[in-house]
Amino acid sequence: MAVRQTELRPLGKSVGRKEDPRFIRGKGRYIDDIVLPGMLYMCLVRSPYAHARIKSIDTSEAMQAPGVKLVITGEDLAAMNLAWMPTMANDQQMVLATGKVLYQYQEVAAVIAETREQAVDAAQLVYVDYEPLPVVVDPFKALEPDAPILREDREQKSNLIFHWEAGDKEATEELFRNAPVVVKQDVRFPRVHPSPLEPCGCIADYNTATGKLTWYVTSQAPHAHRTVLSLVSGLPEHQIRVISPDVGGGFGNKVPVYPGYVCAVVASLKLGRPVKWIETRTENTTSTGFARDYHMTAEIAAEEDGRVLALRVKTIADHGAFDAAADPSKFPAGLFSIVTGSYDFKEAFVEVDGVYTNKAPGGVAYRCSFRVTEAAYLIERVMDVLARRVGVDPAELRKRNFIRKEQFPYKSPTGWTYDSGDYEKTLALALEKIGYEELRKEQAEKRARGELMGIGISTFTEVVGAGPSHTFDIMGIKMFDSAQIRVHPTGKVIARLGVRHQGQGHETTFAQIIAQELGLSTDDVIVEEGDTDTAPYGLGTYASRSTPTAGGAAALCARRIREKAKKIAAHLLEVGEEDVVFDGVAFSAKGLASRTVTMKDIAFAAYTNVPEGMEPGLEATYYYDPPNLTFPHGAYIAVVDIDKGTGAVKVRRFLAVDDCGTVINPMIVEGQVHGGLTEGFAIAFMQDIPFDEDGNCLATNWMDYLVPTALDTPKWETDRTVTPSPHHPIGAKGVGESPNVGSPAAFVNAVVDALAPLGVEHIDMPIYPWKVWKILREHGVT
Ligand code: MCN
Repeated sequence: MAVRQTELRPLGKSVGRKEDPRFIRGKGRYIDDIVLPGMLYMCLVRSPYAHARIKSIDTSEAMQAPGVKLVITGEDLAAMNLAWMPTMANDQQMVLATGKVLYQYQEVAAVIAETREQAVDAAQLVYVDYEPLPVVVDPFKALEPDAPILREDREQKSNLIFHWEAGDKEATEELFRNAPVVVKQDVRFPRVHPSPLEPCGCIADYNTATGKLTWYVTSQAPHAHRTVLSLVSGLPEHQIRVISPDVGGGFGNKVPVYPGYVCAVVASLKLGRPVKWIETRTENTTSTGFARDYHMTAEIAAEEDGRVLALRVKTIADHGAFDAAADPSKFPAGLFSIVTGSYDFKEAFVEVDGVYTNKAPGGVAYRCSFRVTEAAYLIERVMDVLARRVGVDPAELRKRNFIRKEQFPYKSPTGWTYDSGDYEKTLALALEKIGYEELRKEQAEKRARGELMGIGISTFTEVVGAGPSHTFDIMGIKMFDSAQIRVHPTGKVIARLGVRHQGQGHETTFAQIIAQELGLSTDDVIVEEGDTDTAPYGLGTYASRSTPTAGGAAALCARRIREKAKKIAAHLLEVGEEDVVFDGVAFSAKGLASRTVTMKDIAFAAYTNVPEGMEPGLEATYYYDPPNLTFPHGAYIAVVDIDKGTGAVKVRRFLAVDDCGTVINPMIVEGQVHGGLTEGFAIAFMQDIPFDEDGNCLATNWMDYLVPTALDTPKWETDRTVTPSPHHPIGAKGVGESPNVGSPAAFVNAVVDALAPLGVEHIDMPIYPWKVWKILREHGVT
């Protein structure tokens, strides 16, 4: 149950969400709610072909259509030196296609008109003459020597984008050579899409009198977007104001800069009027931010009792036509090298080949996990393969191989330093709570009756926080984050942070941190994010980084204010500063509990009665560069029953025990877990974006690409352990991604466990009923 916002010492309490009243009452303000005087509308013309040469583009009829003000093509942008824009990776993306198109639905022209309808109608009148070219959709075929070279603009004459390695190859090989047991499994993580309810969109509003561009945009990272826009357009950064209003879900989809954004800005600069562009669902599904699409092969070398020795992983990563992966600069495969997971491998060697294909740009960090999801799924799946091979229960195998709590800080063989964890405790709680032994007995009885019941475990380790800046940057921008707190004379606080929430509840949780540090209630604190003219520079909300970075900044910024408050308190109490104590609610004179002043008294004094020589006012800014990432973990258990007649999988129970360190708001954390589990369920059972051999995208909207509702998912059961991060100011670790990272393996492991008596060792996601049905029929089950 939620507690009231007026409570003092709110940290760790389920304070009701401050943002909910406006959402529930329809008072949220999303991009499409914003209507500016004189606003024009933009529609993009997109390619029907996945690979084709553009012989000509005729815009003359569209230009004559009612209401049309402008039609932009790639040639126009080239003349302005804007034909290409940088992506989040070490690549460039065509803003509007010139020469040839590289994927179906690629942006070819932009039509701007007085109304949305006029823009849509006129877009049909842009005639593009295409000459189809051979299409490559299979990343393995893209690497064959005779494959057509897709990116003629690149010096490198192959479709290989990068080859990336982590770990010690020789040492790993050595352990494999002598290992008593070696298991190997091919595993595919399908191409999926973040699917926010609100698609992407923006309004570019260039003021010809002031030279200032106000850019309203669905953005998870407004400051980074401002910098990119400045670099792309040449507009000075202080003449750009990026406002990210309420964002209807991001899940990683709103991290990149998309071609439509650039076109809207160009149109506004040219026409001197505001230009709105809002995607359709199909545009969002087909051309923005695909994720995953990893073809992985993992091998584990182990002892006969299942103790692991070494891990070897080889991956082909399908990035589509442009490498738009939102992966940190130094990590072309993101954080994939966390693939050794929760286990004490002696050595590991990981290779990833990034490949171009004729598909929309991919690699965006869905639920922003920077490839941790792929890694966690792989290791948790292959640990089950090993368990079966050595004949050890999967829970027991995990216990045998866990990094023990006394090993932290733990240096992984691929170079990560895990900050903290207690994997045994978390798994023990999960096993007890789900009644593991009873479930195994029930399963044995059911198996004896020929029924198919499965139990799947996933004991994943996450790595979240993108910072510290010495390790992470995106396009050279160092990854830290910020908070600015201003205490008004009446003791009310406005705090602005560099991150930008899209539903995560920051207005509540960051108010809790600040209120806790200052002796206030969350009612006293307003948190604002998303406006680059008011908030301090930050890198945005993804990678579950807000709590590890901006959360740290908020706590330390509040402590900076408290230091000054203490001086003012000493002045008011007429004692030395060293004699002032703060008990979380008030400042008092040591030994004289009756003489107290509150933050409200101090705030008033800060503007009216400061000690001599002290600067008046009570505000501070803090840029927090964390010393390390944070490493949350969890133990998830799924229980499934399979219908032999239809192949349908029913998830009967799902328990998620998470450890994200100190919890700021248990209710919000639980909400995050429910959301992420729902996404994990969808990935495991419902979602894939397939392409036919001509490169036609076969999942173009939510009729083909399924998004689950509460009717599809099981009742989520949750619990937690708390292992505080040793370096975070309040011991918190991120949690947003964990359920999405940890759950797919639990689902799949449960299904494979149910099918194990038939000799099934693996089944690729999504586990559609027909796939299971086919397996059952192949094994003579009727
Ligand atoms: N929290 C907490 N205690 C902790 C950790 C977190 O109370 N120990 C709270 C935080 O303060 C915050 C929320 O839980 O209110 C999530 O925090 P965090 O894990 O730091 O993640 P971020 O705020 O950085 O959110 C990013 C993460 C990611 S990567 C995606 S993508 C995502 C997600 O969270 N997209 C979301 N959750 C989403 N939830 C909604 N509703 N919509 C999205 O687009």
